[in-house]
Amino acid sequence: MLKKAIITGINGQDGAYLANFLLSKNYKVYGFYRRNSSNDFWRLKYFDILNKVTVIDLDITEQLEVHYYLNKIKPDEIYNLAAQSFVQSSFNNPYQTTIINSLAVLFFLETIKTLKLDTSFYQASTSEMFGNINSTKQNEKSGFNPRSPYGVSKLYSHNMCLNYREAFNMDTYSGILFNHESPLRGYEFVTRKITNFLASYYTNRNDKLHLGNLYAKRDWGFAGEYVEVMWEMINKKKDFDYVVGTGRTTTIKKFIEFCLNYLEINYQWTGEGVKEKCIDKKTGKAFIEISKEHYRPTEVNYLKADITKLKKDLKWEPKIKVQELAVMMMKSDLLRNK
Ligand code: NDP
Ligand code: GDR
Repeated sequence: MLKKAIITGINGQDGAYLANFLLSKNYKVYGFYRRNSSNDFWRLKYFDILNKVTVIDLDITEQLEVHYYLNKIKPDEIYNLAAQSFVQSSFNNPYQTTIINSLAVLFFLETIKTLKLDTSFYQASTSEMFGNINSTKQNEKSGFNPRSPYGVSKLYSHNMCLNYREAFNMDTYSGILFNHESPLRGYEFVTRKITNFLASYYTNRNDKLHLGNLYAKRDWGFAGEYVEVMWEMINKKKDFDYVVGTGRTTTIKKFIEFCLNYLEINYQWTGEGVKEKCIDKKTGKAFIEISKEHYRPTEVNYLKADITKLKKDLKWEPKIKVQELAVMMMKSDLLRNK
């Protein structure tokens, strides 16, 4: 019999990669998505899999509907990827962020428990739960000090999954994933904002990109690889939580430079703080500037994964390095702009 998996947030970046991966493993895939006026399943179409998955219009905060579909489908695995996932927006919408990222997760756990389903549950946890801690690398034993409503909301769910595992012997897992990007990344996240802008700047040499803090450091990996770990965790059943990252960290400024070097745009940085600019040596004009509005009220300055446990237990480590990732995203956005 085919294994049945539900992916919540199937319309997101990870949802599309994971759906594609599970189909390749012969799963029957159900995807919960939230209808909005503009979604056209572009990511599922990218893989040409829209007609291979069963998509269900279901906001995960609708408790009764979640109960109905879990009871109907009785999935072997649930991958809970749906979230208000934009950190910046969580400062403006803390309540909605909490309802979706925290309480909806509790409803899922309660539903699995009360229906006595034989279902493994994967929760999409995040390096944002670490926030600012004084360590050069973060692993499963590091403390948590979230710096945004998003980080706080995800920490609640992480802890709740652990509690249901311990209290009710439920098969829950938490993947503490560091930033992962791809050509399917949402346009609001900084890597995609940069590659999308530079792809059009490359041909037009006009317009300006406005960014916030260029000096935060992130451990960026490739989403297409990271979704494999979600499946490995649920299927190898070694431990509850794994940190997933590359073990390297890079500033936003460096990510921009990887892209500019690939495009062979000659540039020079000038100024400091909000006056910092990137000048195009060919035109003599600034094409990247700082805007205060993109600064966060509280920032996570530094993240770098320690994946020792992942390598040991699951024999898994990422292959794609940040520079290759920048080039991959640049190439894809250049093609789309042609
Ligand atoms: P995306 O934002 O691309 O995808 C999240 C999806 O969840 C969107 O399609 C969104 O729908 C959907 N969603 C939001 N609210 C609801 C709701 N109430 N009901 C149903 N669907 C909803 O995120 P990613 O794919 O990048 O990330 C996947 C998960 O992993 C998220 O939980 C994120 O927080 C977490 N994560 C991501 C990391 C990353 O670097 N990408 C790192 C660590 C964790 P809509 O399109 O309508 O907004
Ligand atoms: P992050 O990703 O907050 O780490 O969360 P994002 O790409 O939004 O920000 C990364 C860093 O870049 C700085 N930054 C800017 N960010 C955005 N979006 N726009 C800007 O203009 C800008 N300028 C500078 C930010 O301040 C930050 O330091 C992502 C999401 O996918 C989460 O869902 C996930 O949990 C974490 O990664 C791990």
